[in-house]
Amino acid sequence: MLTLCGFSASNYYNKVKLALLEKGLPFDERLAWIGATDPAASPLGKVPYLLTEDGPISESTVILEYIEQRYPDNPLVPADPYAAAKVRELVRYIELHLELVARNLFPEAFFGGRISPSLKDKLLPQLEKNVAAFATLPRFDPYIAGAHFTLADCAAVVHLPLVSAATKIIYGRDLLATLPLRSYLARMAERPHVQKVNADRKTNTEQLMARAKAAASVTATAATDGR
Ligand SMILES: N[C@@H](CCC(=O)N[C@@H](CS)C(=O)NCC(=O)O)C(=O)O
Repeated sequence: MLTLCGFSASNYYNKVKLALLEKGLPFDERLAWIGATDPAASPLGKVPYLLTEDGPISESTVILEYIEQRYPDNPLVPADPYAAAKVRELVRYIELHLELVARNLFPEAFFGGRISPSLKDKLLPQLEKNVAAFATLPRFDPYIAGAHFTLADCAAVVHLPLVSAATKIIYGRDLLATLPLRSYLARMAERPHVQKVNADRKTNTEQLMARAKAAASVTATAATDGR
């Protein structure tokens, strides 16, 4: 049995969850907030991590590769080596060159924090360059890598909306606006498993925000008490 650990507000968690659902693999979910993860399973304390009959695995893309190799039915990576490389290339661009850079905007875009104007100025040309490069890769006919639903769709569905939203909030324009993302995401949202992941994400995000609010009020009380 597979146990996916983490929480459904996490985009990386949801990438793996969507892949498991689309492959039709049975799995349990175990709630593990940041700070309450198992260091033996996720040495950096990140989510998701997967508990398998072979042992624990951290790092979402590594988890996906394990799942593909261990459970080859309903493949999410093409058999052809070049087509497989193009799927992995998309995943890498989405995560390393888009999400990981845009992630620096998230504290202000989504969590009520502030990031410095100099950081915003520094990130903008990086994001513009990376988006322009990324824009040459997707096919969207109808899936992001071509005719079949792949791991690249699992990554695109969870990460690209956040990159769009964060850049729109911080820079006043969606840096992914030139891509046909709206129609692509609407198509993907017709899939029952994408609907399930999105519904769970909404519920869990409310829990996450409530936790953050409670933690902030404890900190504020401690500060007023001089603790
Ligand atoms: N490279 C990691 C990234 C996972 C990641 O950053 N997860 C976030 C939640 S969305 C997290 O655990 N953040 C806490 C931290 O970095 O300490 C992966 O692909 O699994």
